[in-house]
Amino acid sequence: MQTYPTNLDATGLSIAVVVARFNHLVSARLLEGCRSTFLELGGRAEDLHVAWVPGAFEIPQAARLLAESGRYNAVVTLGSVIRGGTPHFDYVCDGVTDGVREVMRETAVPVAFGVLTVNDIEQALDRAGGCEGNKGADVTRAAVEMAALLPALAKPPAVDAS
Ligand code: INI
Repeated sequence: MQTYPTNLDATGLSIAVVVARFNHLVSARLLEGCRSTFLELGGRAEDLHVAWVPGAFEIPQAARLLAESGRYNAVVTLGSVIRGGTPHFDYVCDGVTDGVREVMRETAVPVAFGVLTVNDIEQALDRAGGCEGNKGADVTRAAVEMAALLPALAKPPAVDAS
C-alpha cells in the first residue's frame, strides 16, 4: 500500500478567511478559533488574511476571487445562518453551500466550509467555542490538511518504508 502524505503543519502557508458580519458575535468567535488554530499549527499571523462580507450569501463570491488570486494555499469560510420563521433561511443556506462547493470544485484551492446552519443562536454559540467546540478551529485544521494533500496528489505517493 502507498499513501499520499498528509499533515497538520501550517508552517509557510498563507490562508484567506472570508467571514460573514451577520450574527457578528458568532462570527467573531469562529474567527478566533480559526486564528488560534492556525497559529498553533505553525502559521504566522501575517499570513492569515481576513475579508469580512455582509452575510453568508456573499461568502462564495469573495471566496472565489481569493481562491483564484493565486496568493493562498487555502480559503476558510466562516459564518452562521440561523433559522427564522420564513424560507429565507433555506435560500441563504442553499446559496452559501452551493456557492462554496462550486469554488471548491472549480478551483484547485482547498476551501473549508465553516458556516453554521442552525435552529437558534444557542446552537450557534455552542459551536463557536461553546460546549460543542469551535467549528472555526475544526475547519482551519481541514484547510491546513487539504493544503498539504492537494499538491501531493500531482504525483504518485512515495513507497511506504514499512
Ligand atoms: N446572513 C447570514 O449570514 N446569516 C443569517 O442568518 C441571515 N439571515 O437570517 O437572513 C443572513 N442574511 C443576509 C444574507 O446573507 C445577505 O447578506 C443579504 O441577503 C444581502 O445579499
